Amino acid sequence: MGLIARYQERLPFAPGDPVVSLEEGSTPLVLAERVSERAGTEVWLKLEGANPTGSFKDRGMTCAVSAAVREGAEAVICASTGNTAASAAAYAARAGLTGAVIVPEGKIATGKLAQALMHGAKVIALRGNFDQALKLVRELAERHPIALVNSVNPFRLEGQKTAAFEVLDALGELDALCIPVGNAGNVTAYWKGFREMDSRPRLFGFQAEGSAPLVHGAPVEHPETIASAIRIGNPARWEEAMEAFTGSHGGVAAVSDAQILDAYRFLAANEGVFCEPASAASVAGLLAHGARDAERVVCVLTGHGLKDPQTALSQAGAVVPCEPDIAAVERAVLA
Ligand code: AN7
Repeated sequence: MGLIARYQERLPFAPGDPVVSLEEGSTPLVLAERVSERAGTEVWLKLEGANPTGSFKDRGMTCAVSAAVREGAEAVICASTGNTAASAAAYAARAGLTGAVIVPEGKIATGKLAQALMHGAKVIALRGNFDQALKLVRELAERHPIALVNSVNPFRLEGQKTAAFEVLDALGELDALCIPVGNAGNVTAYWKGFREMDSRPRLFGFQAEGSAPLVHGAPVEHPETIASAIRIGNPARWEEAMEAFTGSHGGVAAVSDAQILDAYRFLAANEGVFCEPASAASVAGLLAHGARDAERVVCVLTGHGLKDPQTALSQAGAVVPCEPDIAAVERAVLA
């Protein structure tokens, strides 16, 4: 069952409204024993890469695109570091709408680009960064009857808050939630979801060191990080995110690319969980900064590792070349 059907009474949709769904949500929440050992506390992983297009964006996109259809929109547009583009393209295709996505040229992971193109979206490679792309699509959506499906769209947050419901349904209670932060829509959505359920876990947000405006308290003009999904220098949901950190008695901190990659490899090799680099920032942050006195922590792994095969191959071991005879195979396998 998709999110809108499952949580209709807590979402701004009425029975009979058009629903564009790929049966998103209901993602696994798995206990991470190796991470728990390293962190010295009980750690669960919310595997948002198990959504239909491989990221948490599908939760918001089912709502944003359904609302766009309800309003009679014919086209949707977004700026994106990749995952929003892939998700918007998929849901637009499913709804029979035109999709356009503006991405920073050369700075989005290969899998996300392949998705947006395969779903038939017009993919515009901007010679600029995400922050510039977002400013431009906001202007464009004001001038033309095109639905903007970035997380400045309130329906996106409504859909994404359902992840908090699922975590609470599965665990009853938790002390802290660790989450990567880019444009700051997701942490804002979790906080909304938790409050609606009268739950107040500490929210710990983590940004990449080279793209950490919320940590520095000022926009970053030229954000950099290997975690391209969160290469964002001026988050749209800045105030809401800061309110989530202070209101929950959590906080926001930075992690280096080296710490992100360490967590990325550790999760794959020791937990059997392959997430993309940006997602690993949640675990990297927990390992680097802790979660204070939290006894039960959930780390949100926002996107699937297959999104970014190039970073994976650059971080993984090499293949073993082998001649097709039994002696050579024996040597290769048993060495
Ligand atoms: C895997 O796709 O901003 O703090 O344009 O893809 O809600 O922005 C992606 C963000 C974390 C950060 N993890 O979430 C986009 C985009 C992954 C992401 C984030 C993103 P927000």
